[in-house]
Amino acid sequence: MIITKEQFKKDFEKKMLKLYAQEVEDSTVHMQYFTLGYLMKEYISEGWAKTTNRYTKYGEKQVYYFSIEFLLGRLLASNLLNLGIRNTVSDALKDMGLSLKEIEDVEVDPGLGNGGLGRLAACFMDSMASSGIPGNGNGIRYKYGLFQQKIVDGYQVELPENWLRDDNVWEIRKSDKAVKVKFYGDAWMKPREDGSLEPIHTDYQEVLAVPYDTALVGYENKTVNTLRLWNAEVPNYTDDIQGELNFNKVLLNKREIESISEVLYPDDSHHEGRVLRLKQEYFFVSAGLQSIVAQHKDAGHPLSELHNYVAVHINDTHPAVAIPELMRILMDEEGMEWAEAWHITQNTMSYTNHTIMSEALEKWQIDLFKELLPRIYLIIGEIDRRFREILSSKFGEDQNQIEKMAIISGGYVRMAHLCIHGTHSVNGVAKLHTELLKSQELRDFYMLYPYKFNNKTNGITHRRWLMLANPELSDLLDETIGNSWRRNPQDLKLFKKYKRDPEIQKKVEQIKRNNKEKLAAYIKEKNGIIVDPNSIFDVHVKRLHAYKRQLLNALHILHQYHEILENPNFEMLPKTYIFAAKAAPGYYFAKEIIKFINALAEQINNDPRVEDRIKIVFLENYSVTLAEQIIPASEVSEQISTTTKEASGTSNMKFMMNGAVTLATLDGANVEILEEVGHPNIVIFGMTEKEVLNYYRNGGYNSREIYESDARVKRVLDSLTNGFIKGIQVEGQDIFKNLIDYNDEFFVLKDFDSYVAAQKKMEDLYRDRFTWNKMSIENISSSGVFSSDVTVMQYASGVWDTRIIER
Ligand code: Z16
Repeated sequence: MIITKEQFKKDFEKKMLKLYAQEVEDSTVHMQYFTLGYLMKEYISEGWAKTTNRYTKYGEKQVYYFSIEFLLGRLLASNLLNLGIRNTVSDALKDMGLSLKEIEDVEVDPGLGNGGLGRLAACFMDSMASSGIPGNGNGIRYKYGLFQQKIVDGYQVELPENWLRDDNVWEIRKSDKAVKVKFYGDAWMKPREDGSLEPIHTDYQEVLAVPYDTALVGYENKTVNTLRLWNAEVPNYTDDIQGELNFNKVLLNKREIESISEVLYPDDSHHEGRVLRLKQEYFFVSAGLQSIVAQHKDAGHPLSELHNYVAVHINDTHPAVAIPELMRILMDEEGMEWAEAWHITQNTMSYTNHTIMSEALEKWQIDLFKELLPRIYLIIGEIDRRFREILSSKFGEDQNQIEKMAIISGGYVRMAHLCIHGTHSVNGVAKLHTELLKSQELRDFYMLYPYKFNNKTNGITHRRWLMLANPELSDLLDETIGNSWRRNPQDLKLFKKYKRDPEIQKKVEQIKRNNKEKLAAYIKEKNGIIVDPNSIFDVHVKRLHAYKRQLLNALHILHQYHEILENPNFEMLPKTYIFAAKAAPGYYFAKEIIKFINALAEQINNDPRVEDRIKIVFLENYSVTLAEQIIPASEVSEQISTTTKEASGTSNMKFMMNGAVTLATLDGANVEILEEVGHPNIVIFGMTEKEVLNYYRNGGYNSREIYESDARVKRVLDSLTNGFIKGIQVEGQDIFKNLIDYNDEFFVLKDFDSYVAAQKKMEDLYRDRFTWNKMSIENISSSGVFSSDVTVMQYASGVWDTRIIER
């Protein structure tokens, strides 16, 4: 979009007057935010309508990304950037005596996701729009996002995240596009005169699904896609007699109905089989598919060709009921036969798996499922029956093998099995993860459907994570290699030739230094801790989970503390260890680790004998907005999950793109980061995939042996339980028990020795400024392949079969 400063100023003043009956001079920053936000929405609208019409007019194949989470982050800066007017607007506001940065800070961060999975969906939305892929998001408009985290006396406390308290300037309520979703009741097949069967569903409860659309602005390409989030409401029954009888009943159920889109489940990678969660899943899936099919018919396309116009992507198994729901719509509402409906469904749907952790796999109790979704359950029953026939023809009488792979078995509906059978594409999110799916977790399915399996390594949008989060580095890149990387992130590799250039090295170092100073100021303000910007910023930010091993990091810090106390002249480069992480509210052990880290911080930060060689900072309420401040200021990127457990990881890519050096196990996408940068530019430690798998399969690991034979480990663990660290009587015991009595499921102690060595190696590399700056530049230059622009193009050509339209 092209606009002059003068025009913008006029628009802004006029908008302020219209909204608030007030002059800009007398306005608050709050009013300035809403004025700018609503003005932006107007700027976006024209391109939005045009894009939508263009897709319809040319019958372009559309992708619908179904996801129960979209962790967008703030939108003002990103929309200004993608519209190409951020500098103009910033300058114009400055002329008026206003600060764009202050205005941007008014926006709430919509936290409609837990972590990696939801943020991936958001990166994909940005990349699809920016690559001209006709891509839509479909999800839930939660009234409350992921809880706000406060740290009180070292413990996590959760507060509700009421992100809709103020207006949301970005959304448009589309009441005319509302649809009804049916729950409960009775469903059966009634024989017709001619012997065929008619599906009947009676006595159901109806929920009104009202869409709220948000524009997804492409980067300077005139594309504006749509994110559609559904709100659950009580239907209006005035024109429905049967409904009128139910009106009071429905009103009585108001609370129950509205609770469907009330709150995001705060668990990442843990399945909790609550009926409300299944309601949420069916709610947004059914609403989304109904509106897709209606739009397809409106456009005059034949239903038999739905899969040529529509691709539905199932992000993890949460939207898996999309498979039977599309079958229901095609058969019950459109009168299609099973075989054709199944053909269309399989060819429309594709599925991404995000974890191999068994506790995350969704399986629903049959009774609960049948009661809530009786018609859908019948359809899944038929899908399962036919699938079992296929299995029988393969495995004959091997009943065990059939039960192992069936969709309904052992009293449960297994959503992953439904997804693999009901789609044409199944992908993992990093090479190692996909290989593990094929060789371990989903081996039987890979044998049956080898052609369905493929890898799509995750990515991150370089617009938010480099251009917006690190403007100084972005400017330096423009000055050295030109600005083509902004459109083609793989051009970042042009920066490699400066890796030994002393002047550029110095600039890269200075930019990091500036970002560190800003973060230090934030830390001082929030935590009251003074950290030295000359110290190494070693950062571990992600969800708190045992497999991600924040505990390994903390135990190493405790080890360094002991070294200092034992030898007051202990030589080490001063280090600032920064943590940020939310724990699922019911995940007791994860919360104990938060308390442990905070107790460690309290003690070490205030022990004069440490002489400021170590500072520990736990920043509360990790979010997209906080990540944007932390990552550009980071030097060491902690990616230390138990090998095989982290499907991909995506913060690893964000850190790399901002010049941090990765300290990693060979897990998830770390493997591919190593492939890109080579061994000199990353520090790898820990067990290999084979060692881990061997222990899990054959046993033989004994953590107590390590405790008894490694004096450092003994010293560290004993100090958890003997009162040496203050304030963790209970937590210290529990952590000890977890590691020793319960044999350390995630091999923290097994990897302790190599982690200590890796940390030492990092420090030595950091001492040599030339080497370090060179590593940093190598990492930045190699990060382009991890742009989600690259990832979505691979989905577009390999999975969705969509064209790229840029006009
Ligand atoms: C999630 O964020 C992930 C997996 C999962 O089963 C559920 C949730 Cl909420 C994460 C993976 O842990 C992470 O490795 C991966 O990078 C991310 O999904 C995106 O694929």
